[in-house]
Amino acid sequence: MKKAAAVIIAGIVICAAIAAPLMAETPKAEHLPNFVVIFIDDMGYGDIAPFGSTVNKTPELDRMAKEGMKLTDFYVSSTACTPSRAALMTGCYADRVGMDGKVVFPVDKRGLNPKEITIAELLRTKGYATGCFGKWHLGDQPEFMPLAQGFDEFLGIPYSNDMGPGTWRKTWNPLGYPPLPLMKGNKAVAHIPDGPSQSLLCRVVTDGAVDFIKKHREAPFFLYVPHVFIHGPRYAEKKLVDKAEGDVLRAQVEELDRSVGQILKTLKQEGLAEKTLVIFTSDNGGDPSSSNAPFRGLKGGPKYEGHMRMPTIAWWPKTIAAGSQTAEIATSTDILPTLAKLAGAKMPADRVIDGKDISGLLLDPGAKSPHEVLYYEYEGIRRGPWKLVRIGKKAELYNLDEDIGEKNNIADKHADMVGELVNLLDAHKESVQSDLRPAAFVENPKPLLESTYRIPALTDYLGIRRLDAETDFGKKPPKRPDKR
Ligand SMILES: [Ca+2]
Repeated sequence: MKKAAAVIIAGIVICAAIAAPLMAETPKAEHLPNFVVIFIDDMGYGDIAPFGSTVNKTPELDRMAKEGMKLTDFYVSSTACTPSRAALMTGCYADRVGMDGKVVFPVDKRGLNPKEITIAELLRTKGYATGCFGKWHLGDQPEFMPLAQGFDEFLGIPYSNDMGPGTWRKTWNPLGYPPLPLMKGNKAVAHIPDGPSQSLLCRVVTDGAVDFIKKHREAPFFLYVPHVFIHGPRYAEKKLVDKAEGDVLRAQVEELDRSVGQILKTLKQEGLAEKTLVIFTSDNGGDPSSSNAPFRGLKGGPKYEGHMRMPTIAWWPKTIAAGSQTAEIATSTDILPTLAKLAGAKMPADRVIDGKDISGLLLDPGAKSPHEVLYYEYEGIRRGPWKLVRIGKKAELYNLDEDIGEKNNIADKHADMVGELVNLLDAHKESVQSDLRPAAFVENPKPLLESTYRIPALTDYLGIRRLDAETDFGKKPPKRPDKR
């Protein structure tokens, strides 16, 4: 069949599947769309140009937004790496699947319960090839790692880049951390002992993702790219930092931008662009050196917008309208049901899935959100423009249409609205807590890498003899005119 004809037929099959969910025939595997989810670590809303950065230059993301759709009101479900990833992977609130609260640490007993159904497992039922390139952070024991959670391939680090035995933050774990490994599948192939190896983590993830696309060009595939950047401590190659005028964060953002460009370019070169939905977003708000403008709040802290609202772009040439935008509420838990719908995969019927299918929003910028209200864990709620933030026993009320920066608490003027939203939030908490599913635990967790004997540093693994890297760790962040 000629390529153009195949694409047209794929389009018809997808549209028909959306219009008639109960159609008898499911789309054939070769006609199913590919999915790429790029999940940046700790990127703030104002860190990239399509969402307002005037400092970080991100031409590839600018182009992606021009060719695709900006989702201005897209939220993650939690504000730390582990719960946010658990919610993305399962389509459920992190609390519901026992992965709320604190992140998992190296040699932790806790991990994402293998009984949960991840996006990768769901898409596998439709014959998808699945790959994860980047940072996992849902438990570092083999039973919790990507290969046990639906992924055919994994290349990356098992948890955050600051959870190594380096010189930073060593007081976090008085027992000390094991070496930070680069995993290929379930095997540690290298370790990350220093700044130069850290600075290569964007490159190694990008190269893995690009190779995966080329290898699986005979679709369908699900490629999950949870980048290690821009989580601290940040390191970048000196030549890139110099280009970014000494600003390490900017150098990292700009390297990520080129990474996205490489992924989209590969899809185009392989003739897969029109068959692939790419979603770009972040796992939680930026830390104090990032920009969360125009919002109040950041990673951690009260549930202001900067905490959970993410710079999000969806791209699927000829299917998603170029240069479109939606301000409808969407969340990271929606990705599982949405991809399931687009792939014709059957949603689990034996458990609650919190996310909703937002394929309608992606395919029609004029469509309405399936969410009437949005919950910020148990401490915040949004209905239309009304936003309530609960801090202890106190409740603050904002009107986001008039006050996007959440500066003027108007709770005193709208006692009825506060009462209504508090009741909804309490009912939500009760509802989730009445149907919890536990995380999984192992008895005797072991380090993935006990010793670095005969395990090369990442620089050596990649055959790089000399590389100068710079860090912003422990340094005062440079002034950024657009930082708020
Ligand atoms: Ca994070």
